[in-house]
Amino acid sequence: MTTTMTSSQDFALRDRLHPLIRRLADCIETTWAESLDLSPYPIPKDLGYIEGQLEGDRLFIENRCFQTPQFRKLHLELAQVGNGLDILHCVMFPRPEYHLPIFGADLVGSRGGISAAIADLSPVSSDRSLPSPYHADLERLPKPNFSQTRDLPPWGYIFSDFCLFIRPASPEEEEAFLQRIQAMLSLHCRLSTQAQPVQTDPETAAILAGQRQYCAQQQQNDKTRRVLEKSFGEAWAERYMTTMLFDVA
Ligand code: 18B
Repeated sequence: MTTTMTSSQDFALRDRLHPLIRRLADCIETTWAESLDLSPYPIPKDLGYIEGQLEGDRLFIENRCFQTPQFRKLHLELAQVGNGLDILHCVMFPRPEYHLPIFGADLVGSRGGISAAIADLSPVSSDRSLPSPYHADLERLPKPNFSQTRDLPPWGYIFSDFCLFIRPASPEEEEAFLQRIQAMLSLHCRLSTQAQPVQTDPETAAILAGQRQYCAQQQQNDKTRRVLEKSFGEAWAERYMTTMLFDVA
């Protein structure tokens, strides 16, 4: 295995990725920069830019992270396996003093097109409901029709009723997916910056428990784990999934 770290802040990988992944990465970064008060987030030294190859294809990963007054970690990750598989992963972890849902998105694609496009604002409350302003605003968004929706695996019960999990079937559907994520993200940035922190320790503890459950379930995604294991081995994949992708505060 080789792991390499560079000081480059540029996503050199971005230009080689599927156009929808590139556009979504640009959209996420622009929305963050325009609507949030971003500060640097210290990424562990060896996890900013990573290359690995154990068996089969080489895996390239580029990570970019920020923090804000409301979010302990904003994470955007771009990855490419060999020349075949392109991946965008994004999670916005709120600070546990804020009762906010977790925005998450995953795009997986190849030359043949995007096979999985997932985006959600996932609840952290024990009754699995979203804060009421979120519910109301999400209800008001236009609801595009997608011809190929996909079923969530059992661990996916953490997602909200608004979770979108599709295989975009045309350039029009790719565009509609992008528009939908853009709308969800703008809504989230607006509502999160208006949010007030909770006042009591039990409330903070309940939010933390919700975030822990979200991470524990996401760590069960064998499709993600297998990609990482093939290039970096089991122990590294476990460390990466629990410290970089779905770490709990
Ligand atoms: N994920 N995804 O992020 N995953 O990280 N992802 C896949 O066409 C990676 C998240 C989610 O059907 C697939 O079947 C790798 C977030 C769900 O069993 C592959 C990384 C969310 C599925 C990868 C990564 C999320 C899924 C199979 C690290 C949601 C369907 C693609 C860079 C908010 C799971 C396919 C199933 C699928 C890989 C969801 C290859 C390596 C934040 C639900």
